[in-house]
Amino acid sequence: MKILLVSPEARVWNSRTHIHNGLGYLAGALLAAGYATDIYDGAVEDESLDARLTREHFDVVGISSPTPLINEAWQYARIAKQHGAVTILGGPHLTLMPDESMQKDEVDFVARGEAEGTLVEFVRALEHLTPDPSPNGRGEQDLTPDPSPMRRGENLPLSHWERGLGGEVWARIKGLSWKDAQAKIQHNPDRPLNPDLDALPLPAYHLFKIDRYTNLQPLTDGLDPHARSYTIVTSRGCPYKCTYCSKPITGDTWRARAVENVVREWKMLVEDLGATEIGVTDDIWNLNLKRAKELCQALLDHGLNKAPWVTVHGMKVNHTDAELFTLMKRAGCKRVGFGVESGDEDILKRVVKKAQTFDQVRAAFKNAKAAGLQTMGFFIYGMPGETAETMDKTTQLALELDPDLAHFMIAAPYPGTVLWDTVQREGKLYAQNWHDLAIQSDHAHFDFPGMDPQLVEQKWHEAYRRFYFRPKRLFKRLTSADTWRNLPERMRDAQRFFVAK
Ligand code: B12
Ligand code: SF4
Repeated sequence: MKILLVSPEARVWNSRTHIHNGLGYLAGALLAAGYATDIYDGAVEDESLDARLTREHFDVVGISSPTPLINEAWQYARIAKQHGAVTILGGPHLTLMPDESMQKDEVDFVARGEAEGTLVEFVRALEHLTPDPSPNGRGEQDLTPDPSPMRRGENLPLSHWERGLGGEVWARIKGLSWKDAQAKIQHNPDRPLNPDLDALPLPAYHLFKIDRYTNLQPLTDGLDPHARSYTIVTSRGCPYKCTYCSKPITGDTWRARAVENVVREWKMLVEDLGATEIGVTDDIWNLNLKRAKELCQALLDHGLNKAPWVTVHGMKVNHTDAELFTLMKRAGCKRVGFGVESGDEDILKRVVKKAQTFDQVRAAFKNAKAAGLQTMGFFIYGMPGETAETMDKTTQLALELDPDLAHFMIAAPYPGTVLWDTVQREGKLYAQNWHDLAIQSDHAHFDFPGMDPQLVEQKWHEAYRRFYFRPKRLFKRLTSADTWRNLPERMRDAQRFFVAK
């Protein structure tokens, strides 16, 4: 049984490419269970999926998809079906909206939620249903095709795996959605969140063509543009309830890996895979301040502080102190990111529900800078009810905090979030297609009573101009090696952000 795990090309937002953690984990689980597995990441391959599947047969093609890439995922599923593979889709969008995909002929199965266990159980079941190449061609059981029922729209009998022995095999696998013999969609009960992340096999990162990925973050200096960049997830889940955030996979319960288990993976990245840059991509890696410090200390103790690392997604400012940043710096951390989101108190508390104060934001930036870390801030424009005044306050706060990198984003409502529900209820979503929901878009995603979407776009452009077009900033950029090394990309960024609105 050969499995190809696939990620569609992420053409919708920018030119950067990062390895796909989830596929690494799934491949690790399949390999540990004894299945030949490979990864095809559309973002970096030089042959099409069609060419790949022509060159090599895979029994199962598993495709991952966040919301903006679902059309590409379906397209890939069609190609996989043309090559006779069984298709299974998984990832955030499939977890939120399984029916939409299950209704497509090219999608055989959907795995919802964390899927290491689901996928291994699924492949095992499929293996037992697929006739082995024994002399009578039937395998151990008598699986002689029954001429009925028939495949929808085609004059072909359902194959053994499609019938799943009347569905009893599929019905046992938690988190799986499947079609019964009458083509009715069945959703098995959810698979509970995995409480023991230490028990998971380490991600099979060796399957990624690492030389083809970019470094982790744009517009910054100091990191190697040709870095061997890996990502690591030290915990899953987050108990906070920010209204724009969707956590369909990792959920509200914070589950941390043991420090030793994280160190084992970190060692693999640095010593076996030659990582020259590591990104921590947890939802909230510093929820437990004591554990965060222990992890830094362990990296120091094991001499793992030589590979620079960054917190790709924002740390939560209210779980930090000066000692943490000092330890992070000593442990090799290069840059920290913080979710600041808004400079307006009412928007922050009532609309974003970020559960942090401006004093905590200021203290986190101050302490991180004092420890010698580069800083990065995330800011959102166009949350429901925003006005010129609230957005100006956000830009003002960005200027005051003066991080090395400011990431201004236009609010994007994702299904499963409070923001999505609010916009559906009281506003009007512009997106015609899931594609339109890319976060790094320069267009407002919705109309909301009392809020002018054109003003949101204007304030977003203005924020970039005011932040990056200051003499101090311009001087820094012009004297930075990164600007000259990646000139075409930087020119494109400049054009996109600074074109007058
Ligand atoms: C790290 C990260 C990134 C990184 C790396 C992305 C990556 N694909 O690994 C970067 C910065 C590149 C990134 C980019 C984007 N991200 Co992001 N990202 C995350 C983050 C913080 C962690 C992802 C992670 O590593 N999870 C841990 C692993 C183990 O879980 P996983 O990848 O989801 O995989 C598991 C399951 O989903 C499932 N599964 C996944 N794929 C498949 C495939 C098959 C066949 C099966 C059976 C199962 C399955 O099994 C896996 C193992 O348990 C999540 C938040 C979160 N906690 O989910 C957001 C998150 C996934 N990202 C999100 C978004 C929107 C994006 C972008 C679209 C942003 C944009 N610019 O528009 C892009 C999409 C890039 C892409 N190709 O996936 C949203 C998705 C929401 C949604 N409805 O789709 C999330 C949930 C953030 C949020 N809170 O809104 N992201
Ligand atoms: S944005 Fe961060 S802190 Fe807020 S709920 Fe999501 S993961 Fe948690």
